[in-house]
Amino acid sequence: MGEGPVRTGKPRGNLPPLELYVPEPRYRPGDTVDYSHLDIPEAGRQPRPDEACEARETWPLTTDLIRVLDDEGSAVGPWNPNLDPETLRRMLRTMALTRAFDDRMYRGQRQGKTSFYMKSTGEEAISVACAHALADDDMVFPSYRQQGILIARGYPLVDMINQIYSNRADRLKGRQLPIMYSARDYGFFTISGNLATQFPQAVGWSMASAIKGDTRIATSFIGEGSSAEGDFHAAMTFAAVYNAPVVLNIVNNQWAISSFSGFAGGERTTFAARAVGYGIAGLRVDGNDTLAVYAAMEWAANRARANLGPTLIEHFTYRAEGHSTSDDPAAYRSAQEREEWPLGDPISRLKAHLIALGEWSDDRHAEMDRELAEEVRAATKEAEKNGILGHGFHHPFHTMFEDVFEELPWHLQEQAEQAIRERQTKWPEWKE
Ligand SMILES: Cc1ncc(C[n+]2csc(CCOP(=O)(O)OP(=O)(O)O)c2C)c(N)n1
Ligand SMILES: [Mg+2]
Repeated sequence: MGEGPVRTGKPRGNLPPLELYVPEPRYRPGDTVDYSHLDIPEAGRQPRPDEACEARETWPLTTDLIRVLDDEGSAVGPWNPNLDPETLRRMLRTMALTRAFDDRMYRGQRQGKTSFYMKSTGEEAISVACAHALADDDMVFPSYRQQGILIARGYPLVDMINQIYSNRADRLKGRQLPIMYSARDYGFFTISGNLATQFPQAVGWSMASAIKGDTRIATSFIGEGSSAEGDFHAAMTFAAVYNAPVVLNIVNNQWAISSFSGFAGGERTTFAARAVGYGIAGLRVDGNDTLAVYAAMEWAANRARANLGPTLIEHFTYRAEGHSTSDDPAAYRSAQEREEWPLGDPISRLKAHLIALGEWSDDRHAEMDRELAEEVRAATKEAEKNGILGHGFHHPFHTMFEDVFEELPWHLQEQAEQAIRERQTKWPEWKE
């Protein structure tokens, strides 16, 4: 007693100073790209466990890669979803429409029609095939790169463009960053700029669906970079503990703006392997293979619907273009990455498959691309009647004080009046 803390007497020894490892991407601008270190297994070789299997039976698949389309454009192996040509053509068309839409909106941003845009080039198979594998009223909690789901569900392009232009027909009244859509009637939850929030929300929604005795499941999409957020882990814990009817997708497109996947843990193991630590089912899928994505989502959705629990799916893909219109990837990565990406382009691969089946041709494809470009052009012209950025045709100014409180509190009333007064003084020509 009173002799100070007890010591164990264990000596420290003669040790090197501690140090940290800081990940560094393999290729920087100008570097020659060689992806031979990536383990890309042959299509069709991955076993397909029964949808009702124990979660652990899926765990070998979390470090494998589910692939259906082979290099010759054939669909092979147990994961082949055996879709009819009509469905294949519909998915191809929706993917091509998503790409045409992205291209036109990107140009619109460069022309000053909107302040911001985000493309999903190279990742269209993930959103479009998942949308087709789900029921139309299953609830989606997307990130900003799943516009293909909204398009696949038939949301009007004109409404998307109105939102992108923040014009007077914008359903969201100019209150969201361009591309952050919200469409309750299309089962498409409001996109949030606060990364990863959609993951716990999806799990919570799916739990509520179960509590109410409903039959709709939820699904969510998160970027591999965002999966380093705490919200990812909170979502996984709740999903595992309550066996929630949810499908959780990590879209591993290798980059999080200018940070490569290594900063989210991608050098240590696969993202799909995180399922193992939570004891839930996990699948890792070739995200540029429309049929493999479809098959994985269908497997996981059927499992969730049958009360057999959540699944974590990693979609292994590549972000072919910049993060957003505010980004210049030439500043931090090699331009060769896109060309060398060993899993190819999702649209070209599905097109080759349909041609191999005798159900499509280069001419039909070119004709389709012309039709889609015209469809997007017409929608753009229609939306432009409602205004573009900076042309004053936005939602009336005073509406920004509405819709939060049923009755505007006195201090906000004062602020609103002051703001409107100041605006009239500064810009007397603006009436609204
Ligand atoms: C909580 C939070 N942190 C950081 C950001 C800034 N930010 C926006 S997108 C992004 C990269 C996300 O990358 P990833 O999750 O891989 O998705 P991807 O863009 O590749 O689809 C970052 C860091 C943010 N919006 N929210
Ligand atoms: Mg990413």
